[in-house]
Amino acid sequence: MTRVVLSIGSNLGDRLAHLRSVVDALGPRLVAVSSVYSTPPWGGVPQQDYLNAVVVAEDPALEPSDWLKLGQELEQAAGRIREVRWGARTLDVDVVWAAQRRRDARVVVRSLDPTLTLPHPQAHNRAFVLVPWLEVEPDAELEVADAPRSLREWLSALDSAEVREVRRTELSLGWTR
Ligand code: A4P
Ligand code: MG
Repeated sequence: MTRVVLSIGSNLGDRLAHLRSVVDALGPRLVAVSSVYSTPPWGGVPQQDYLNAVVVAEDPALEPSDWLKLGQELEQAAGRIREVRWGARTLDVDVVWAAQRRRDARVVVRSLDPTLTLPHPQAHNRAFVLVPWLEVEPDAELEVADAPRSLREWLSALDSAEVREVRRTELSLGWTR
């Protein structure tokens, strides 16, 4: 069994429809879906604002690598073309965090593999990930370099202007528990 936190983002084409395509594909595997946030581009490449959200999903049959593959298939289905790193995209699906259930315990997956690095090496630096994640899992912790900190702590280490610029919208991804 794996549980994952996925960050989804879009800043090209029908941005909301691209985010919705992820929610539609995950269907009953969804545990939580955040609000949709409008966010300025992160990473220094000039481009339009993004819509971002975070979803939490579980599937007893999927390994962490299967979630990455599923995310990449959804990116392709949204017509994503890989061009500039951190550049504009119809859909980006990042696996931010994953855990596996071993007997009764939940074990957080740690990986330095460049194909799937877990937790995502930039998650703690990104208000567009932390703000929606905090909304759906207020008690979550994120471990970076063996240092676990609450999402609130990571957020308080970021530039407060960057955090303020992550704005909740009234847009809906059409998910109800
Ligand atoms: N990869 C390794 N670990 C992971 C992981 N945990 N999740 C590998 C997903 N992918 C992971 O990604 C490059 C490689 O990362 C993949 O081959 C995968 O095996 P990519 O999607 O092909 O390329 P990319 O997305 O352009 O690069 P990168 O470094 O993944 O960028 P990010 O981190 O996805 O950032 N600003 C705002 N406001 N909102 C956004 O959503 N997104 C980005 C993209 C930049 N700025 C943004 C946003
Ligand atoms: Mg990516």
